[in-house]
Amino acid sequence: MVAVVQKSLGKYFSVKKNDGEIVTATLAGKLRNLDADSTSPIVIGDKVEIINQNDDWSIVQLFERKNFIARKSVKLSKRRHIIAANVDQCLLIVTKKSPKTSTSFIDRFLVACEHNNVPVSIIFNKTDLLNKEELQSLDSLFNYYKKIGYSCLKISFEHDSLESIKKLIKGKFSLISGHSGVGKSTLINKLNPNFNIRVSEISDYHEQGKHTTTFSEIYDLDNETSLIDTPGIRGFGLVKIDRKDISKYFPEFVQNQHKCKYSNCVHINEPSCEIKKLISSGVILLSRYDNYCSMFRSEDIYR
Ligand SMILES: Nc1nc2c(ncn2[C@@H]2O[C@H](COP(=O)(O)OP(=O)(O)O)[C@@H](O)[C@H]2O)c(=O)[nH]1
Ligand SMILES: [Mg+2]
Ligand SMILES: [Zn+2]
Repeated sequence: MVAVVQKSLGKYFSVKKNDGEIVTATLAGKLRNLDADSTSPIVIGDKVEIINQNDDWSIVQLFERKNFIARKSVKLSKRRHIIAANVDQCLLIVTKKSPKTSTSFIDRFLVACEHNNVPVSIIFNKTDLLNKEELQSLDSLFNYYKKIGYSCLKISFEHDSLESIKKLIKGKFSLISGHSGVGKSTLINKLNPNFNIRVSEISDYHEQGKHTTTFSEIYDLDNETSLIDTPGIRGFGLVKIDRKDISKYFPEFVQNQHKCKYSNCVHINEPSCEIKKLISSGVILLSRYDNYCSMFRSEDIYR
C-alpha cells in the first residue's frame, strides 16, 4: 500500500495511507542504510510502500523523490539533513526584528531552493513591530527580491487577514521555514485553530523563540492543501553544490552574465565583470554580492 510520510520520530514514522488513515510504521532492515550521506533515509513528504505484518506496519520501499530540500546537519558535518521531499514550494518566513533574519540566511535559503528547483516565496512577517524607518528599509529589500523574480508578501500574521497567504498555498504542499520565533506555528494555527500548535514566547535576551517545534510535521488544511511546520533553524549550511554553479542560483547574475567579458565569469576576480559594475551603480544589491562571495569562498560547501 502506498503512503506519505507525515512525521519522522527517529525510529518511527507516522505515515498517511491512501485511504487517509494515519499509522505508525518502522523501517524495513534493507532500507536502513539506503542513504548514508543523510541523517535519515526516509523524510517527511516521502512516498513509500508499506506492508502490514502481524498488525505492524513497515516501510519496504521508497519511491523516487520529485525534489527535496537539504541542509548540512550540523556545522562541519558531511552529512545532510533532508528537511522534506516532494514539496511544491517553500515559504521562507523572515522578520526584520524579533528575531532579526539576516540577508545571508535569506540568500542561502534561496540558493538551496534554486538548486533543487523548488519555487520559493519570501514572507516578511511582523510588520506591526516596525516603525516608519524600519518599514522603509524593509520595503527596499522587499522590492529588490520582487524585482529579481521572487514572490514576496509583507504581512503581520497576528493583525492582518491571511487571504494573500491562503491564495498562495491553495492546492499545494508547502514547506514553511525560517528562524525560530518568526511565526511559522502562529500562521498554521491561524489557518486552522484546531491544530493548536504551541507557539513560543520570544525571549528578550536573545530575541529568539525557544524551539517549541522539535520535529517537522505535516498539517493538512484540506484535501489538497498541506503545510509542513519545521523547527526553527539558525543557519543554513549548503550541501552538494558545486562552487562554480552558485552564481547560476542568483537570477539577477544570470540575467546579466552575458555582458561579462568572460563567458565563464564567476564575478570574483575577473576583469570587465558586468556584475561588479552593476553593484557600483547600485542596480545589484551589495548584500546579495557579499553573500554570494561568502558562499563562493566557504569551505563548508562540499561536492
Ligand atoms: N508582533 C507580532 N508577533 C507575532 C506575529 N506572528 C507571530 N508572533 C509571535 O512570535 C512568537 C513566535 O511565534 P511562533 O509561531 O512560535 O514562531 P515559530 O518558532 O516560527 O513557530 C509568538 O509569541 C507569536 O505570538 C506578528 O505578526 N506580530
Ligand atoms: Mg514553531
Ligand atoms: Zn562577471
